[in-house]
Amino acid sequence: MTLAPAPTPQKALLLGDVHGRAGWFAAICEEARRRGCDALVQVGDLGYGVGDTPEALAFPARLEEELTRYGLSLFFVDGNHDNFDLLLDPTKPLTAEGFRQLSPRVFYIPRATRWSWHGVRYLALGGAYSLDRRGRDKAEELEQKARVWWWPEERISEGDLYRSLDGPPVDVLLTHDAPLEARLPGAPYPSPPTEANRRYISTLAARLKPRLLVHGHWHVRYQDVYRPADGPRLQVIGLSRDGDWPGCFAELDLVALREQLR
Ligand SMILES: [Mn+2]
Repeated sequence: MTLAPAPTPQKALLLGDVHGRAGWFAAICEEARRRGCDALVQVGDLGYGVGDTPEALAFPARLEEELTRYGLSLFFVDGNHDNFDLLLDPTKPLTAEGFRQLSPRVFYIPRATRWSWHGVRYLALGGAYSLDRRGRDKAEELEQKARVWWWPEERISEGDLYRSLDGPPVDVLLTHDAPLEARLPGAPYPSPPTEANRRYISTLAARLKPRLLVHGHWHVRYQDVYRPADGPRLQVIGLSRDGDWPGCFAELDLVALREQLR
């Protein structure tokens, strides 16, 4: 079943990692409404369906409740702290844009989805490597004790990359991880799987010529500009995490964006 398109937002609050904190999310919704936003665009590690504490189990319903209270929609990409069994649930319907509608106001944007808002072309590619997973041995040990809240789908696959490359250029990339070229404040821990994941995003940026890339994951707020493959200048916005106010969000006028990206 394919649904009608999701409501097209006019003004968004871009939002970094939330990690399942409902109270924090409620405060963000209030701030978004105060600024006249009609949507949240969240770049992964929402924490959707992760954990079995009462708060974690109630989180999806709390999202819907707060969004309704403040008249917002939520569009989000996946991170490495999101429940892929729920995000990839084939019984949940897709909108005309390809968003998976998880509840009335909550739209998950699957990897390699392309869509347009107000003449601006977007592509989403979530996913990152969990630095907090501490290796396979440890995870197997944990798995014997209790459920491990980790999914192998978290990393970008070659298939995700090729599906993303299969199409025309885009204006905006929404990702969880950062391209390798982005100068993150504070040196990220060197790790080959992390670099492999970031390299996929670099490849995407070099091929699709976006002008703006918004990401989360690294829990640091910064902006950078570079030229992928000597193409047009790419502005990178990294958003911080829950607990970092106002570093975890940025306002974006989605209607004016088309002119700004020219
Ligand atoms: Mn993350």
